[in-house]
Amino acid sequence: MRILSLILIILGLCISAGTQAAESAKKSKLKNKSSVPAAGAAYAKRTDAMAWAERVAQENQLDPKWVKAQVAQAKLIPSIPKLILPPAQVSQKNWAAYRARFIEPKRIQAGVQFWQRHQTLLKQAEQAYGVPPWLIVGVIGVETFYGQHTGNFRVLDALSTLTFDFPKEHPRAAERQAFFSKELAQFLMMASKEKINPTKLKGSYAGAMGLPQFMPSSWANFAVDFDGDKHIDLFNNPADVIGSVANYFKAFQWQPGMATHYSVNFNREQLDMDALMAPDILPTFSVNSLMAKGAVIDGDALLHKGPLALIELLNGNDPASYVAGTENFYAITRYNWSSYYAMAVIELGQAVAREMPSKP
Ligand SMILES: [Ca+2]
Repeated sequence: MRILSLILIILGLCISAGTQAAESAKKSKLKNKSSVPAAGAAYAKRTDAMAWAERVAQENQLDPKWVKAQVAQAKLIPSIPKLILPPAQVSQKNWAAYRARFIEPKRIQAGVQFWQRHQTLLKQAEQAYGVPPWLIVGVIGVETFYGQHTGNFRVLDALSTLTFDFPKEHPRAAERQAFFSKELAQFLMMASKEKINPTKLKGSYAGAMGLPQFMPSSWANFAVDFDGDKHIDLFNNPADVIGSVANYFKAFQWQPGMATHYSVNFNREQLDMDALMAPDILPTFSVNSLMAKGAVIDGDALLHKGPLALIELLNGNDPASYVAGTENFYAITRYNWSSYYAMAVIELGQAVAREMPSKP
């Protein structure tokens, strides 16, 4: 993977690389509003914003006049500082409820249409990057319902608000503000390179863009021009969207042919749940060490060569669900750092695959 350490540092500061689906409860409320979010005062009169523009232009060899002119058009969006704060009340995680939101007939049907429409591109991406169509279809479906929900915020406003008015009461305000400052700079570099007017691009309240909801740094590092037209367009160009998602997973070590997870039961007499849960989602246990701690797997899982993790998915007040996650399960969590997200992507992608008229 390219520039692994830098990316991991950047990603570590963000909720996710390309998405804010972990906060989709908050986002979905916004998605339901078709109107453009209200914007407040412009940053043209803010000396800190203009100083930022001057510095970022110099650091990145951009025209200071152009950068200042763009930042001057950015507006504070008053709702965004509230959206970025952790929720006051942490609701209990519920995989069954999360699953029901994404694995449902309309989204599956839209996935079938997307797959049929882009079958050739999906095959080409699999050949180029080793990433299967179902995974790309699952990600784009969970992220944006195949382009139906790509966000209504002007990215310039969203990232400027999070750079210049990040809420100080956030528990990690300094590092998160620094993260969004870098994202705003990356966004302006992308717009400059692609000769796009930055005010024209819309995305999530955190600045995630296009069908795959790439943050600007993910765009800079992982997006590809898959149709060779010399531009990268994750808003309107399906080839670039599909190629870029595939390239992202290749970069995060997706292994062709490896399962994402296996079903798991427990041998209560041997069970050492603390030890099994200690590494969280990081694949750590060999088949034998997993079994020795009381996790029971069978069939193909017994032949698995790499490390496994015990993945716990809470179901509110009902019993939790468990699977044995492989390194490929972990790879999916690099797109959005959530096992619930990864499982929704897998189940949606595979539900779509089952519904395809000619089985892929
Ligand atoms: Ca292109």
